[in-house]
Amino acid sequence: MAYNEMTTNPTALDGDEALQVFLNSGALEWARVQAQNYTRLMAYYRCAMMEIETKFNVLNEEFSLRHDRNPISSIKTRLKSPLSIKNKLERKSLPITLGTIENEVNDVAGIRVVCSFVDDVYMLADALLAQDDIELIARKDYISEPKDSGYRSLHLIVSVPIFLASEKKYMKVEIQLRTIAMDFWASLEHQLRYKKDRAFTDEMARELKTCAEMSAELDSRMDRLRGNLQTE
Ligand code: 0O2
Repeated sequence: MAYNEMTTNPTALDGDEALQVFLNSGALEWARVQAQNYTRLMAYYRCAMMEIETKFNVLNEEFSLRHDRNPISSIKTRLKSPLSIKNKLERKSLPITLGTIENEVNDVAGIRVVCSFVDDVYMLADALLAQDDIELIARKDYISEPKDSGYRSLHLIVSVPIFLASEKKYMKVEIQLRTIAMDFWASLEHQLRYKKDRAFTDEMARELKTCAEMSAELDSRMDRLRGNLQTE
């Protein structure tokens, strides 16, 4: 509203009055409570990621004792940003509430497990899912059926309990399991696809898909080499 309009409108409030109305309306208190609840929910997701990360570290440790090698090369965790959560809910035409975040966004908590070999991906997924406190919600195998982009990974959405002072709460975590070659491809593809200064062309997409096929071939050859070493 222009300054002139405000001064000539008898019902308009000046800045101090508007602030008083806002402070007395309870809006500030409402926003404070919402922010606190959001922060608490994110803390629960962080706890769930820690639970899953520990489970993979235990599996890695146990496997290395039995077989003298580590099936896990690295583990990364990430909490989805508030903006990404908002964008995802808007894409699904859902309201932005704590309820919709918990019920409709499966990848608020994400953990990426990078493995040495393709067999390790499936072995670790099976070992995790065999644990009696883990419930499988969804499984997408983009290794046996890669995405059109060439993307390969095994995705699991699981529910894991976290033990709070006075309650047990089940939280969802998205787990992406992939090999070093799959991770290398996905990281570079992501960088190229979302580069701000250059358009992502069909030609680049085709070239990346060829690279994905080469990385799949590399994984197969590495698996065969490991198989040969085991039988020697
Ligand atoms: P970020 O920050 O990487 O996590 P749903 O989540 O089930 O509602 P959606 O979004 O289709 O449905 O899930 P999908 O495709 O199974 O998995 C999405 C995630 O997989 C992405 O997360 C990426 O991490 C990864 N991903 C999927 N396709 C590709 C791809 O073509 N290239 C690369 N590099 N990664 C891919 P986000 O949501 O992008 O965010």
